[in-house]
Amino acid sequence: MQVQAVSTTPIDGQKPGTSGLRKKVTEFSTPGYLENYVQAIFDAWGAEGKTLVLGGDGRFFNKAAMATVLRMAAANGVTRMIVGRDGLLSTPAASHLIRTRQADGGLILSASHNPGGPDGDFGLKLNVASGGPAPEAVTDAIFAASGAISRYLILDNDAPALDTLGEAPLGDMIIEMVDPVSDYADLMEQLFDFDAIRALFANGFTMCFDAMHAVTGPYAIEILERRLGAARGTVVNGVPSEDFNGGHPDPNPVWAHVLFDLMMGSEAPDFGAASDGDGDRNMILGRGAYVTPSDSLAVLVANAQLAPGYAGGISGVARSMPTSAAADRVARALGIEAFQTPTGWKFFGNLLDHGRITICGEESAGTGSDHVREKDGLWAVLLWLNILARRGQSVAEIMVDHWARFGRDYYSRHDYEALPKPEAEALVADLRATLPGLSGRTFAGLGVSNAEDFAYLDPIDGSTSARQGIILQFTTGERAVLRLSGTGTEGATLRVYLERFEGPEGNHGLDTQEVLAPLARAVDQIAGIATRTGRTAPDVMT
Ligand code: VG1
Ligand code: CO
Repeated sequence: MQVQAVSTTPIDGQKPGTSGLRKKVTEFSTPGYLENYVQAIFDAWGAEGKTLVLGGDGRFFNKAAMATVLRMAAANGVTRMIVGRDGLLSTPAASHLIRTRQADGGLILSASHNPGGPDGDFGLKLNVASGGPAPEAVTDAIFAASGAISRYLILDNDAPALDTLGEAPLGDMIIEMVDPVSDYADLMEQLFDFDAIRALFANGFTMCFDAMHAVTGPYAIEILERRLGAARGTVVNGVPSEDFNGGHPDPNPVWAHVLFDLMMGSEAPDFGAASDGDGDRNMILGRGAYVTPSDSLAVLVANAQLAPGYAGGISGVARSMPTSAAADRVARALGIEAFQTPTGWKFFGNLLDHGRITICGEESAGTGSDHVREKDGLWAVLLWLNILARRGQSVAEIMVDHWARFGRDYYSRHDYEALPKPEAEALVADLRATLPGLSGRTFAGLGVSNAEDFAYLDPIDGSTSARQGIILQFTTGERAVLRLSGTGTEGATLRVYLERFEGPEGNHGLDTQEVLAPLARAVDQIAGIATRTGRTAPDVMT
């Protein structure tokens, strides 16, 4: 048993400001690449004497990468590594395990909703002791280390197989293999009214949960079918597959269209839901009803007190800036604080840690609370079930009631994918340059009332994050946001977020894309999307 110091060269690694490294498997598996990044984490953040959690979404390259991480952790002086059996842990379950076991942090092997397989994506992310993604100061230090590295440390013996529960040594490190599901399922049982949900299913309520061949399958089967008594077969695509069965494990109407079509058809069950590759995203559907993530956040905030874990009320709510204002309206009615943060879960961390917010969410199908420090797909599904059970209404009825009380924020995100990077960056840079002169001008019939580049001042630690997305506000109340994706692995993705508010008395039954079409035209005139990119329509509309 010997520690080897292998010489290596710097990689074109994680960009500063992003919370993990996400690349093609082909790049991740080139010799030294993963090793370089893992060593950069240990060099920048430390390893000696630490207890860490390790798990992933089971995608292609997970097992090989995990063996390397284990051998490197042992060589770098990690004391204990708590690992999900078979290398599996959903992102929220990993966050929970870090917290309950008071670990120093964890490594999550996932590229979230990105496709997997030999030609797909892989990713690795560091979470810290709070259970949340590493803050920017840490990720920036890792980035610096990955570009300066000259050697990595690795044990020369093999890592053990990851299929048996219990402890096994690797060098001086203890590997502790745990059941990936049970602790997390116990936590859910504490937060929600399982008796009420059990009674709902016992009375014939039907549901389809699409695990999209990703990590949530075993969690959903245990919780929904075993503990809550939903019929067998409620969970579909429940066995994690290395390439998500060739699919794109992103729970939205486009990539989860089989479930979507089922819910819009005549055979629809009462409730439909899906989650993503690593189990932190969710999609909520009722019979004939799709709930946008922004609306879902608002409904959950308005009804959270129906769940035992939130019976005492919630302290505040936060949403990422491109998420619609629906949750803010609920916060105002409840008399609680509402925060607007940049895109990315890490920005909720301080607010959660200091009790300023209880629930938070993003338009990209992420919702969660202070129970962990990641977004949590099944949590959102269970809170919805709890609300449905206690209110005795359908999803569609709940939405109609919600809009009648708070008004409706018609909302859609338009994505232009795989654009040439320089072109996309120039588009945003040029738009940024025109911002000061936009106010007061009219585009496609809509007058701009304000144009700004979103900058966030963290109310807890006073740190600032600038250039987080361009906000265009219109005199008639519409809002559009433009920003480039930070998670793609192919070219650049331009995201255009569109919303238009219709008050409580207004018409809430209109077609979303039709409502937003004039706004989309105005944005196109302002930013020149069609003329500059040659794209006349977005690739994905959610
Ligand atoms: C996307 C979403 C963002 C989310 C991020 C990570 O980022 O828009 O809301 O926090 O993915 O989600 P971007 O930069 O591509 O827009 V996940 O499920 O990958 O942890
Ligand atoms: Co995810």
